[in-house]
Amino acid sequence: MKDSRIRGAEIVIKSLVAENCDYIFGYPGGAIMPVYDALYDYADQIKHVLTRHEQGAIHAAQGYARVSGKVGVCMATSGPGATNLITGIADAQIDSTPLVCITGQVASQLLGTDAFQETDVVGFSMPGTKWNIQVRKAEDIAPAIAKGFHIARSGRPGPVLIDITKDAQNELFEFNYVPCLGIRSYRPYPKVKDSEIAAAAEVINAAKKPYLLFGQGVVIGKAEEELKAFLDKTGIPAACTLLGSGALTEDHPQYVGKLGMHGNYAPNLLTNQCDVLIAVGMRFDDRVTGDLKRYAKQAKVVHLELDNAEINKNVKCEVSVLGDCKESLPLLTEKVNQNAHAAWLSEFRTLEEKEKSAVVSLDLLPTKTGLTMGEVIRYINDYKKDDAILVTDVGQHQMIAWRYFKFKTTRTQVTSGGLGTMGFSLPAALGAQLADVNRQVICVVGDGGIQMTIQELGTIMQTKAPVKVVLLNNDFLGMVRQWQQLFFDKRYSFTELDNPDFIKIAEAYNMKATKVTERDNLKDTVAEMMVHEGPYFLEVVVEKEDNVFPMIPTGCSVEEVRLS
Ligand SMILES: Cc1ncc(C[n+]2csc(CCOP(=O)(O)OP(=O)(O)O)c2C)c(N)n1
Repeated sequence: MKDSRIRGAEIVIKSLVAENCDYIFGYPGGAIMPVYDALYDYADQIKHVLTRHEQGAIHAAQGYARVSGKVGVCMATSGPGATNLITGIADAQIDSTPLVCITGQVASQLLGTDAFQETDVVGFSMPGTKWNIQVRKAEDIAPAIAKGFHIARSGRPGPVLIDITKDAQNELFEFNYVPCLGIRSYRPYPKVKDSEIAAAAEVINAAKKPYLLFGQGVVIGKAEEELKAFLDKTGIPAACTLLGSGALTEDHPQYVGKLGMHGNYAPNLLTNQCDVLIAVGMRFDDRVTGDLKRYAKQAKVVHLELDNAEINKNVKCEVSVLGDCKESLPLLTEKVNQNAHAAWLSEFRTLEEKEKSAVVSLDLLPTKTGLTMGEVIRYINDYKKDDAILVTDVGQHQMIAWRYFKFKTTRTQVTSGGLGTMGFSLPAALGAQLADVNRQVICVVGDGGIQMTIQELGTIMQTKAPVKVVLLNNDFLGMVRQWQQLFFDKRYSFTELDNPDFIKIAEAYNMKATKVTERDNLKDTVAEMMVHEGPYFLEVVVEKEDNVFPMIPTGCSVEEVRLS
C-alpha cells in the first residue's frame, strides 16, 4: 500500500494553505531548507516573497496583516535569521498585529550543543509573543500551526512564533488539519455585561461635556460602523489615537482631530476640560496622556476595552466595559440618550482655528523658501483616492504625514505606533501593497529610517509592487534634532547625516526616481507619481531644521500642549 505520510516540511505548507495564507514573507537558510523545498511544489497555492533581510520579512508581514485584517506570515532560518525577527515581534506585540512567525531550528539531537546557527529563539521571543512553541515532531506541526493562527488573530491580536526542528521537518506523518476553534482557559472575547453597559450609559447620559477617544481597537474589532452609530446618536465629539486614525472618517461632523504628543491642539487641551471621557479600544499610551498625574483628573472615565489588562492600567476608570467594542458599542448606543453638544463642539472648533493660523497654514501653505513636509502631504491628498494607504516610518515625517493625510476610511494607515521602529515603513509598505494591489500605497519615510531597511527596494523591484516611496530628506535625524534644539540647547550631537545619492540608489533598483528641490516642481511631480503604474521613488529635499508642532513636551500635561 502506498505510504500516505508526508514530510513535516510539507505539513507546514499544507497547514498554511489550510489557513488561507496567500503570502509568506521570508528568507531561507540551513535549518528551514526542508520547508523551502516543500514550498517549491506549492507555488500555485501560496506566494513567497523573498525579502532582503528577515526584519524586512516580518515588517512586510505586519503591513500585510494591518491592511488585510488577516494573519501575516513570515519565515526565517535558525540563529541569525530567527533573531532578526525579534524587532518585528516586539513591534507586532505592542501594536496588536496578528502574525505567525515560523523559524527553522537545528535538529533536536543537537539542541543545547551550541550547534551551528543554534539559538534559543523561543527564549528570546518569550516575552514578545502572545504564544510560542518549539516543535520537535512532525505530528505536532499541524496542531501547533492551527493553535498559532487561532491565538494570533483572536481577542487582542499579536505575534506567535513556531520554532520547528530540522528533524521534525524531515519526519514523515499523516496530514490531517483540524482548525483550532478554542482553547481551554483562553477566552479571547469576554461577554459584555449588561450591568457595565447600564453603568456606562448612566454616566454618559448625565454628562455635560462628554468626549470620546478611539483607538485601534475599533479597527481590529471591525466596529467602525458601530462607533459612527454611537456618535451620530449622542453628538459627542471624538478624537483618535495614532493607530485609531481612519476608524472614523475625518469628514464626520463630530471628528475633532488627533491625540498625543504631536496631535492636534484642541483634542489634547480639552481632555482636561471634559466631564466624561469615553475611551474605546485604546490603551492610554504615555504619548497620548502626557503626565498621568495631570491627565483628565476632572473627568469620569468610561473605558470600553477587550483586554482586561488595559483596564485601570494607566488611567483609573469610573466604569469599565470589558469586551469587544463591536458588541459593546451597539448595546451602549441603545441605552444612551439622543443628544447634541453644539456648544461643547464649538469649543474644539475655536481652538482648531488657533492651531490653523499658528501651525497648519505655515506647514501647508508656506511662504518661506524651503519646502515643508506638510506641503508634500497636501499634494498627496490632492491626488490620492479615499482608500489610499499611508505607510510611515518614524520621526518628524511620520507625525507630519499623520497630521495632514486626510483619512477618509478604515485601514488606511500602517505605522509603527508603540515601538517606533525606524526602518519599518519600506517593508511594511511592500506588505501593505501585496495585501491589495489595487489600492494606492504611499510610503513616507525619512532619510534616517530609509537607510535602516533600504535594501528592501530590491524586494519592491522583484515583486514589482507599485509602492510610491516619498523620501522627505532633511539630512538630519530630524525628530532627535528637534528635541536637541528644544531641550538640549541646540547641541546637535550625532544627528546630522551625510547622505548618499538616493536617486542613484533607487534607479539601481530599477525604480522611476525623481528628486524635487524647488516648490515649482512639487505639485506636478507628486501628480506624476500618483498615476505612475509601477513603483516610484520621490525624494523631496525639505527644510533642514523645521519642527513639528503642536507638541506636548515629555513629562508635561496635555494642557501644556505648545503651538511653537
Ligand atoms: C530603530 C530606531 N532607532 C532609533 C530611534 C530613535 N529615533 C526616533 S525618530 C529618529 C530620527 C528619524 O530620522 P529620519 O528617519 O531622518 O526622520 P525625520 O525625523 O527626519 O523625519 C530617531 C533616531 C528609533 N525610533 N528607532
